[in-house]
Amino acid sequence: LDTLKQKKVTVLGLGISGLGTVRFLLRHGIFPKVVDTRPVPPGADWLAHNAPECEAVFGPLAEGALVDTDIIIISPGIPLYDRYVVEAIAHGAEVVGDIEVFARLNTTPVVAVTGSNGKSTVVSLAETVCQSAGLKVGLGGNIGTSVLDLLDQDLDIVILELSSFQLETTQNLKCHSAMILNITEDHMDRYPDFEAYCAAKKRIYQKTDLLVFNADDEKTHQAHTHSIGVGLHKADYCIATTEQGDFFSINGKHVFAVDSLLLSGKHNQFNALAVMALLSPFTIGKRAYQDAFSRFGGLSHRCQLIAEVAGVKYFNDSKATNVGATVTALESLQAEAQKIILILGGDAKGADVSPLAAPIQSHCRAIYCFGKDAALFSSMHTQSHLVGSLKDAVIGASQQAQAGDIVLLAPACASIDMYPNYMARGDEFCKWVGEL
Ligand code: UMA
Ligand code: ADP
Repeated sequence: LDTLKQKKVTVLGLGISGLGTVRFLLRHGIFPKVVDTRPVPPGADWLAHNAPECEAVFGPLAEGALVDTDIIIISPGIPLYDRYVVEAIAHGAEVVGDIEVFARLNTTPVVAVTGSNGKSTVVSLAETVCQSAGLKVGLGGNIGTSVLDLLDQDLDIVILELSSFQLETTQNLKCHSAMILNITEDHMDRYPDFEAYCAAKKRIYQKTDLLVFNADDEKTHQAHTHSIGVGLHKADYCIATTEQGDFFSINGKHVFAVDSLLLSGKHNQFNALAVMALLSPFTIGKRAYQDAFSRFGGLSHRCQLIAEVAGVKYFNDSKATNVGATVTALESLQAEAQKIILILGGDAKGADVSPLAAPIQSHCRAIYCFGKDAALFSSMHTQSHLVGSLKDAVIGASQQAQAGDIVLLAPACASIDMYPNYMARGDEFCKWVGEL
C-alpha cells in the first residue's frame, strides 16, 4: 500500500470494478485520476458527490490520455490491446486489475473459480456451505461485488468468481484452491483465438496450493503436485450409482446421498462435487454440506422453472449466454420433457454455434430465433421460426407446445443487442409467460 501511495494512479473504467477500486483508494488516502471512455459512466454521479478532488476524464480518449501515470488499475471490460493502454505500457506504466491489487494485499485464504459456465452457481453454493459451517465468508469478483470491498473485512475465507478478463491482469493471486470448471467457446469477440481464451483461464492456476480440474474436460487440466479431478463418472470426486441410489463419492468412499441436493440436473451434481473439492482444504463437516445442499435453491435465470401452463413447463435460462450453457440446458432438461421448444438468439459474440445443431435436432420440437444473430441458428431445425421479439417467441412457442413439453429460454447469446443485461431479458420472458 505504501508503494501505491507514492505512485500516480489511474483508475480506468468506472463501472462496478472501477467504483470499488476508487472507494478502496479513497479509504487509504489515495486520490486517483479516473478515466472512462463512456461520456457518462455508471459511477459518474457517485464520484462527483463523493470525491470531487479526483480528476475525472470521461468520453472518447485523446492521444496520450493514459501516458502520464505510473500504474493503471484497469476494469475487465477494457482489453489490454486497447491502443491507449498499449501506448501507456510503452511509456512504462504498469497495468493491473483490481484482483491483482487485492492479491498483493490480501492475507485471508482464497478459493477461486473460473470456467465458461457454472461459476456463479459454484461460488454461491460454496458460500452457503461456508455459512452453514459457521465461517465468516466473503464472496466477490465477476459475480458482481468488487473484491477490494472485501479487503478491509474480518473474514475466514474469501471466495472469488473470476472471468478470463480478470485473470488476464492477475499475476500474484495465491489460492488455497482454484478450479476451471469447464472451457467452451465464449467471448470470441475479445480473443484472437480459442487458445488465447483458454490461456487466460489457466492463469488461475499460477499460484494455487490445490488445483481442482474437470476430469472430463482436458482443457482444464494442468500438471500440479496437489490436484483433484472432479467428474460425474470416473474421478477422485464423482457420483457413485448403487442399488440404494446415487451418492457423492470421494476417493471411492460414499459420503452422502445425492438426493440431499435441492438443485436439479446432472450439471448441478457436478457443481456440488466441485464445491466439495474446492473446500477440501478447510475443516468442514458433512452436516454443513448436507444443510447447505438441501437449502440452496439456485440463482435466478439459471434453468429456473417459472410456470406450468396447460401441461407445458416454462424454464428461464436467460443466463445461458454462450453455446456451452445452452447445450447443457438441453441435455439436462430433455430427460424431463417430451420435447423442448427452444427460444434463442441475441449477440453470439463471434462464437462457433455449430455444437448446438445436434442437441437441437435430437431434443427440440421447434426453435424460435430472435435478436441480432437469429439467422445463425435458423437453419438448425426444420421447425424454425425467425421472430422479431421475445414476446412473439413466447406466444408462438406456447401455441406450438404440446402437454409434456418444455418451453426453454436459453439464448446461447449475450443480451446486449436488445436488453441492458441477461436479467432484464429473463424478467421479460417471465412477464410474457405470466400473461399466457
Ligand atoms: N467500458 C467502456 N469504456 C470504459 C470502461 C468500460 O466502454 O472506459 C464498457 C466495457 O467494454 C463493458 C462495460 O463498459 O462493455 C462494462 O465494463 P466494466 O469493465 O466497467 O465492467 P464493471 O461494471 O466493472 O463490471 C465488471 C465485470 N464486467 C465485465 O467484465 C464486462 C462484471 O462482470 C463483474 O461483475 C464486475 O466487474 C465485478 O467484478 C459482468 C460480465 O458480464 C457480469 N462478465 C463477463 C461474463 O460473465 O461473461 C466476463
Ligand atoms: P457463470 O457464472 O459461469 O455464467 P452460472 O452459474 O451463472 O455460471 O450459470 C450460467 C449458465 O450455465 C446457466 O445457463 C446454467 O444453467 C449453466 N450451468 C451451470 N452449471 C454448469 C456446468 N457445470 N456446466 C455447464 N453449464 C452449467
